[in-house]
Amino acid sequence: MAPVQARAWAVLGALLWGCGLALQGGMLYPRESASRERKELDGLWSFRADFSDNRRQGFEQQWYRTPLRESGPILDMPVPSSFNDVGQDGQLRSFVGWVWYEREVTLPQRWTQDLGTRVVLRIGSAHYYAIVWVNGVHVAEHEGGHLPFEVDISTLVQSGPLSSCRITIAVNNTLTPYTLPPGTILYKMDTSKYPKGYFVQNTNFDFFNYAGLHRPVLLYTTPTIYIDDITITTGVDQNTGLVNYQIFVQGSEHFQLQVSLLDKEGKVVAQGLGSQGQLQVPSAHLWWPYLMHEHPAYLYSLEVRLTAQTAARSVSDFYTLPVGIRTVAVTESQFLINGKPFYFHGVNKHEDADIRGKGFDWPLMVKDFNLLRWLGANSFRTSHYPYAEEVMQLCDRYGIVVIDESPGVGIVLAQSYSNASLQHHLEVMGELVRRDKNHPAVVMWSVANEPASSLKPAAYYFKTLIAHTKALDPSRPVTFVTNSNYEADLGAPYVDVICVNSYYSWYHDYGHLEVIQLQLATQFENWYRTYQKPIIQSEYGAEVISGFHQDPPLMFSEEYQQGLLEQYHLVLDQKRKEYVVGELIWNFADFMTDQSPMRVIGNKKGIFSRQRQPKSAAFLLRQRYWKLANETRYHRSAVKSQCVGKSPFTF
Ligand code: BDP
Repeated sequence: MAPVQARAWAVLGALLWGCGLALQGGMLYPRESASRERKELDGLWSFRADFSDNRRQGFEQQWYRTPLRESGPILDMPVPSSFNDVGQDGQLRSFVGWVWYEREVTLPQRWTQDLGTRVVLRIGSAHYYAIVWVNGVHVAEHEGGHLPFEVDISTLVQSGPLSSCRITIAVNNTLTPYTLPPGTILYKMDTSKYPKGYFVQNTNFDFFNYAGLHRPVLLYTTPTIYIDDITITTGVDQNTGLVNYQIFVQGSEHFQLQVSLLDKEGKVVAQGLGSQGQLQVPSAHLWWPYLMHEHPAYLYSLEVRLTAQTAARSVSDFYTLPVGIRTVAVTESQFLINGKPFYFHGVNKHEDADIRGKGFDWPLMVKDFNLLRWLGANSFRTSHYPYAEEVMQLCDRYGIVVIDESPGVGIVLAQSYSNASLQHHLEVMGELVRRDKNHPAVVMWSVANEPASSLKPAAYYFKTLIAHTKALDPSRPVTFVTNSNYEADLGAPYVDVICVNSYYSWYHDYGHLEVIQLQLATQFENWYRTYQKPIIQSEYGAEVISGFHQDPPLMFSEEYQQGLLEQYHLVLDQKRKEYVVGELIWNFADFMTDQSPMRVIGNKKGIFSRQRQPKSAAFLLRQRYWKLANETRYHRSAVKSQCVGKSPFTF
């Protein structure tokens, strides 16, 4: 498949969805239990990029049929990681087309011989289009680089004498007007300037299109009758916590389900029977955001026990899900968590770091959370795509509130508003909600970032997309992030919260910090007057090259970033008394982008460098966030007891 042919897959996927082939099955995070095992496949995989002119050699020569080393030269490639930055080859860094990954796995004997065991291959994310073979047999395909997919491979690994299996994954990073995010392939036909067949990939988003197997790949087992999905919603009645559950079982229609809710000490606080019901927890500990309560992020454990009797034997399956009891609501001017006004003081992030690109990395993740807590940030937006499941789990545990964004970034071409694109976007929202619906940290869905929402088709597109997302999950508000003019925005009538990005004194009025207050106040007043919905300043910021100093401030200096932030804060402090419910800095850390005269080795709007070292603005923001936390916390002792590291403030 040549790069552009990825489009055909997108359209096919859309047609299937349109024909009613909605999402099948659940996507529970694979956890070990008495009935489930896991085998992680992270480490070195064999790798080859298909540099042939049409990028189809791998398919023509059927590289999946035999070990990859037999069909040509291979590289060692770490998984998870982007493939772009680990090597010394500039051509691989900017490669567009199919790359091939392969790994041999030795399986425990029980997995291959016990027919009551179901063996599942799960891929956390493969950017962008993936085809999977096991022992040369095609088993799965998936479109979309930021959400997991899995396939039951039991019959393949249980059919022969082999105790090992060979997993081959071909990944294509080509983006088309119909993918999410969209992109285009531009063939340069002028042979006086470019070699024959020369093409480049263009995108309308501001981060590097890193590719590869970005998140953990693993095998896990379940019994053949198993807990396939669980949906939790929670409520509060006086001081009783309400946990509504719905459990989906596969493999049999005859089974019993028992559920128990355990508190942190392991004490059972409520129990239920059957596939659905409501658990009532008297004097419930609510899940509170970080810095809003002295005991934030309280998690219960929902233990689900399935038992079934087959002709041959009795089967049990166990799955434990962390559950946070909390409510979310939106009024005309407030965002409420557990009925109390919540003010987002946080960041926008990227999955991005040196060498590994968008590859998941435990030390990096823990460092980022330590920095967030040091900063006093209570929230972030997963700009501009869903993040790793492990990140979402830590948000639940630390009380970091999340606006969970789809990869709908760069929707600016008319083609990207086509039916095919919309159908795919609906499907992606389905996959995102299915994966993240049970995270208490997720308080809002964002379906897109800065689409061309003043184009005519945007009205139907966003009306449909937002209605669909609300139908998938009636328990959370829905938004998209805009940079359109308030009068021209055709999607704004459908969102619950207005999220607006603006870059005063950066992308216009360069250097003139003195106009920010007027322009920002006008922005807020216009949006609020028109829609009467709470507003989040979802992006603002300025580019800084760490260590550049200029006083009086000049653009790209640390002083200019600080000065710009201070001007924004003056207006935010007025408007947050009325209807502004949050501020998210752009960006947490510097990140890689495409090369352009606008970018100096990436986007430098981070308050931390790409290596996570603070710029001056990080200290300014830290002071502000702790002050905001002190003002807006619900319990007085909150801030003191949660302070991570030495804080410059007295309480
Ligand atoms: C915003 C985009 C973000 C960019 C940022 C910038 O949402 O992705 O990185 O501008 O230009 O409009 O720094």
